[in-house]
Amino acid sequence: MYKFQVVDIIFNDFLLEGGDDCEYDGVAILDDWTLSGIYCGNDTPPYFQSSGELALVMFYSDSSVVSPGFSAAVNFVPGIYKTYHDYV
Ligand SMILES: [Ca+2]
Repeated sequence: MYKFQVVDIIFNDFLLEGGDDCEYDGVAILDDWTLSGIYCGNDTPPYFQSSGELALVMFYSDSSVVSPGFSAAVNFVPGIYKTYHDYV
């Protein structure tokens, strides 16, 4: 049995420049190396918990229109127990 931790993210205040495809400013969340979602405007990302030990939060912005931004609480919590065979 192997115990690991997962990444738990709760977004609080969230207000970025909007765009139909978040083409100006945005936050991209990756679960492991897989894109989970891209958010901008007042589209606050939902509660996120990674499926494994890696999560990436990327913020990007362009050179015009500035909005307040966002804050988030990040915690590392125990993941479920798995056997060695789940990893091979
Ligand atoms: Ca901008």
